[in-house]
Amino acid sequence: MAESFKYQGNKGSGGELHQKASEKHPTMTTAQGCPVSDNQNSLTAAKRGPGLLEDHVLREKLFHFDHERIPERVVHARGYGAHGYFETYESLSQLTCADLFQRKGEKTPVFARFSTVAGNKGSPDLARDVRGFAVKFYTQEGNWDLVGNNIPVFFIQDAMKFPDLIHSAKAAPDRGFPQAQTAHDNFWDFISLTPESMHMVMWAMSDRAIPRSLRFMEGFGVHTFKFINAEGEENYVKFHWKPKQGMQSVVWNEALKLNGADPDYHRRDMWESIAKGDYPEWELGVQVFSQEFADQFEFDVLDATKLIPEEQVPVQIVGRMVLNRAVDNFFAETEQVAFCTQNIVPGLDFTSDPLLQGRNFSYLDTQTKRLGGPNFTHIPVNAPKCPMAHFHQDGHMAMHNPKGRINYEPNSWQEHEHNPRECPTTGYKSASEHTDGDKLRYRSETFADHYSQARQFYLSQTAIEQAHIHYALVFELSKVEHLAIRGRVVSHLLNIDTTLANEVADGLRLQTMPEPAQAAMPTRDDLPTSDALSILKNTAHTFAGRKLGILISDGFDLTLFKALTTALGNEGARYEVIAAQVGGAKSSCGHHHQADQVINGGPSVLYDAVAVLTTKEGAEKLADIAEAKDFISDAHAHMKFIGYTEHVSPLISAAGLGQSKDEGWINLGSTDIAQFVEQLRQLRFWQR
Ligand code: HDD
Repeated sequence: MAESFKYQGNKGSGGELHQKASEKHPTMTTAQGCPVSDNQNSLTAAKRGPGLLEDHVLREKLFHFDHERIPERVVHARGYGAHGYFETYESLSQLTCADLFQRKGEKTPVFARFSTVAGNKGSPDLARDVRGFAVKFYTQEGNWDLVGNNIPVFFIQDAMKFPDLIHSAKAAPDRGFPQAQTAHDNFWDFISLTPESMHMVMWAMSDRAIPRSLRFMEGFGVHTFKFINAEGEENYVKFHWKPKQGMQSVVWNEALKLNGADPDYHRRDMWESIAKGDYPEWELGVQVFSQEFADQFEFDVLDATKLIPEEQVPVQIVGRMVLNRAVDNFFAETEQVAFCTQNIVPGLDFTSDPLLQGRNFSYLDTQTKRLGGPNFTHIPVNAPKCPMAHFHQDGHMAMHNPKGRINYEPNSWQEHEHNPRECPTTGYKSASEHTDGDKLRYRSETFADHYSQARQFYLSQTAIEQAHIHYALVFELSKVEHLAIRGRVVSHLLNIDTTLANEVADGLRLQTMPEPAQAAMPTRDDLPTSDALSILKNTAHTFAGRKLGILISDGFDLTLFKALTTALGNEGARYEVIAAQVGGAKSSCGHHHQADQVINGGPSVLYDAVAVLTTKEGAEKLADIAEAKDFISDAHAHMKFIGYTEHVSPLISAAGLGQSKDEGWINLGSTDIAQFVEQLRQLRFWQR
């Protein structure tokens, strides 16, 4: 019941519910600690007179509010973070002396942030976009930031091109749109003039760019890094995150509708999973290889547009990350977390990948701008959890200034407290590398093959996934107004695969097929396909962590409902109840059951599969509601499994699906419920 609000004269608003300071409520103060007597009315000269400049309470309140925003990230502005730990499975001391990998079972605290790249902070979660996958490990020898993506390669080879790439991808500067999408002329113009991007384009147009949940995607460190062990022996290493929940994506039409139904779909899913104790989990894998392997590998391991197929260098699983704690405060943690690729620890090193070298400047620079000065490491989410001792001092917002007179080195002071010294034996040492040559701006010839791995990726997909790549390219290019750009993109696709190019050209109704783009190197035809590159070839075969939407109406079969929800619980899956009214419905036994969503707030796109439990009368009433018809027709169109009973027929007919039932429709009246849940493990009925 809404409280009635009475006029309170000079007391301001708030009504009777509003209480003043008491034993229960501490006294409100200003930021300077001065107790506040009235938080409703500003100080004025006379009852209806002008405001007074001396009103320090009002001025401080407005001043602080005016300064609440900090610059959003220039890329990856939209993100969601959580705390957790990384657990080392076995000691990796033979490969690296990195402290976090030394002891089996050791848990290192982590903070992970997932993001989209192009959209601003308020953009929808289901944009077709690369997802950021950044993890800060608070190790005992300093913070290590593994700042990766959910795609193992990148659009460009040299950091010099990053501002151009991002300018082209973001909203055009004159019109300020489109938001959070690459479906526009500028992006495809840049891409069509940047053949090195073609491998990444294949990934970005695949289902990887529309993940069902942040929990169901892989992560990659992208670059080649180095492992160094205590003896100084070096190996190359690439990092992989494998989701324990398996991989899963949505279909494009679902993504479009999800963005309307719940723009926060991914962050809500992460929040809910942690709140329910269904902690998101990934295993960390490493591909370790020697200089000899690098020398004979088909591509340059310093080229971030290339990957090393898992079939060639297997991924060795070395630990797991569990995210088990949501942030206390979104701004303090998720917004202020400052990832820097140059945050590295002894036992790891960079390589000369020119993209990585540029990143190592850019991240520190961007954090200084975003967080207002050099002391962002004083912010708790960025502060190392190991001891720190250095002579940095002062600057904006310095929180921890050392005591005593010693603030330089070398010094002859004998005090030990805050008088740190370098340590040649345990301190960070860079890997050895011999370099010799002229100073120059040059793209190595070893980076010149732009199409072979794009082809390998495309051919490694299932037919369904290939079709999704065709649709995605046709969709994106259909938003490109300049026909020359469409043609130029297709000219590159011809260098990847003719079927791909033909499908896209047909989809666009291109009048003339262009000549293949001039290639610096011919496309190799001999690379074997790699199953690891496909999502569908690696389906998890579980419904755990997924959600069933159960549409009910008055008189729904409570026994069936209970059997269904128990079976889902046994599977580790969740469900939500949807009804014509959020107040819910009465079951066959007369019990009232609250709904989680009203039908126009709980469309089937929110769920991995659906079930409809109604009586015949209930189904007839639902048949008059457009959103109820959409509920099942969308589920059908998105190839979801649909559980139903014979009573639901009026709704099915009204949705025009009377003749469309296939094996993905399961009659719950005549099927064992456990079997239904078993079928859900396929996640989608792709045959449809
Ligand atoms: Fe970047 C943010 C990942 C290339 C410059 N990047 C940022 C984030 C991720 C990545 C996950 C968000 C971190 C967070 O959650 O706060 N970026 C990548 C990957 C790349 C890559 C995997 C290629 C392999 N980035 C890249 C280049 C440059 C940058 C080549 C510049 C030369 N990236 C930035 C940045 C950002 C950033 C401007 C914006 C906000 C931030 O750093 O903290 O510095």
